[in-house]
Amino acid sequence: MRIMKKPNILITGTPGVGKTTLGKELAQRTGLSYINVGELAQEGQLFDGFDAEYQCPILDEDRVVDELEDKMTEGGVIVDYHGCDFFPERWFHIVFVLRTDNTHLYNRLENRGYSGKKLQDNVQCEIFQTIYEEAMESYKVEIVHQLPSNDPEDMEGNLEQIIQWIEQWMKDNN
Ligand code: DAT
Repeated sequence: MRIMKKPNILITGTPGVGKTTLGKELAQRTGLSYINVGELAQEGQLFDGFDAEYQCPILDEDRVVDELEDKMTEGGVIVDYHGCDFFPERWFHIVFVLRTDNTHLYNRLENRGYSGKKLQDNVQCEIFQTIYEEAMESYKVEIVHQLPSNDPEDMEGNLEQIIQWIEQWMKDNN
């Protein structure tokens, strides 16, 4: 039997915008696999040094790419990470950048235990649409889509929209 071709989807955006919540739910509803790059790096200790300012390990991007290559070639993977410029462009068929209004994001990150500079820098990252610009510079603009992620209605709408896109992609490519 021929194996169905499946798309690879990148979900990116500032920490706290809802990538993990969306990615996991999407994987459950579609049967695609979900990979959280932060967790993958933690499990495999795919780090290269330590950031003294933010008190966190620095991702070893080359090792992350090597680790994921085979799975990405197979297809059907949802990747979740708050950065997107080091993945090979050819990996992804579509890129979603989740966006959240400042006050919502501030509250979510505060609930996560962020404070001071870390909290401010992340909220600023969203205000300056840093990740959206990174995505626009790293992928063809036609495949980069911003999605609002302020409330549960946004989340549900995004899920439905992405599921429709996946179904159409599967029809077109199989
Ligand atoms: P990320 O993976 O981008 O860091 P998350 O999925 O962990 O974000 O979500 C952060 C918190 O915000 C978590 O408590 C769930 C909540 N959240 C995410 N998306 C939301 C939405 N659209 N509406 C309301 N709450 C949301």
